[in-house]
Amino acid sequence: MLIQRPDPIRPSEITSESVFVKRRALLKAALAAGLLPGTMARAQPVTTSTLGDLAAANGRLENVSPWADNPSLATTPYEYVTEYNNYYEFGTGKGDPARYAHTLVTEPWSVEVEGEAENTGTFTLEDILRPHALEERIYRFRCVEAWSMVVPWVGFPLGDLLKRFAPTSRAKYVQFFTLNDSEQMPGVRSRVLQWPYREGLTIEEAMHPLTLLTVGLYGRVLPNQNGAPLRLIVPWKYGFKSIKSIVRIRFMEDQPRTSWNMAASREYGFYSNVNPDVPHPRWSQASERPLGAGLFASRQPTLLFNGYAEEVADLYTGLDLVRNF
Ligand SMILES: Nc1nc2c(c(=O)[nH]1)N[C@H]1C(S)=C(S)[C@@H](COP(=O)(O)O)O[C@H]1N2
Ligand SMILES: [Mo]
Repeated sequence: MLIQRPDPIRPSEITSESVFVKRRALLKAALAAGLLPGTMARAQPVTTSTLGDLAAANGRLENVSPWADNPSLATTPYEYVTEYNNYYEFGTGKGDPARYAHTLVTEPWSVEVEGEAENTGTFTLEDILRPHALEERIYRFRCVEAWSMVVPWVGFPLGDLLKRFAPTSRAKYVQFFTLNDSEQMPGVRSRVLQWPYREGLTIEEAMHPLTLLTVGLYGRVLPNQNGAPLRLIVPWKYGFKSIKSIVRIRFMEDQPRTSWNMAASREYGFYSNVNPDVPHPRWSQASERPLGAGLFASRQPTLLFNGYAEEVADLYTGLDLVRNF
């Protein structure tokens, strides 16, 4: 197989304010080039896992970093990304997932695909990942609770996977489910949400090239608390749309139910696009607190579609974003 040598990755490129930076890099070279801060020594290196074998087999890591035009952005420290989490299956505290998610068994893993598609059935994680080259993408990420992060995710476009299942013309939506196992997930004994955790996208959103199915962050395999082994990232939507530890994908004709909407429909709509002009019923969404910037750092203004308006606004032409929140 042809293995391409990458350009060295310079920190100046990572913090670049350019809207769209694109480059290719070998995963190993990315690691060697110092992309990863030293504080990540504790993290599992990609190369020791099945995932690492797949990345090696793929031979390359494509590096695509879409940025909104904001020079103050910098990647959030790894500790914040992996120790301040929302993953209610492991508790509702921000520290609970990092503390308790070690009980999640991520190998072996399989995903059931059902509904409006030609190729349905059960697929192993390997089936899912094998044909796809992994990319690194640095995305803004914003929780509905008004904190935000900038994270280098490792994954590939969800649409590339969904096409392999050949959705039918009736597939207008895609629904996703997280594992629901009280043995592994102490939080599902609580009734704070209805389990399994579920989320949904329109088929156009799911097929959008920015929508990423991720297996890693900061060049490492996803820690359990961040949704190992397979986790969705939809960077222009509030964080709860980015469902973790996916075990089921369902193509649907009708709009799917989603856990947060089922819990509080006035507060969490189906779309949940980041929008500074549409307040949550209990708080403003006009600004956000960048995680890891320090307690006294000033909040920053929230951007429409989390800064990805240029890429995704087309998906919503003619849609009233206040009614369809
Ligand atoms: N299965 C599952 N997925 C989930 C959640 C959850 O509780 N369970 N929380 C969501 C919310 S509210 C946010 S903000 C993000 C947090 O992702 P992070 O912990 O990787 O930052 O995960 C989302 N995905
Ligand atoms: Mo969130």
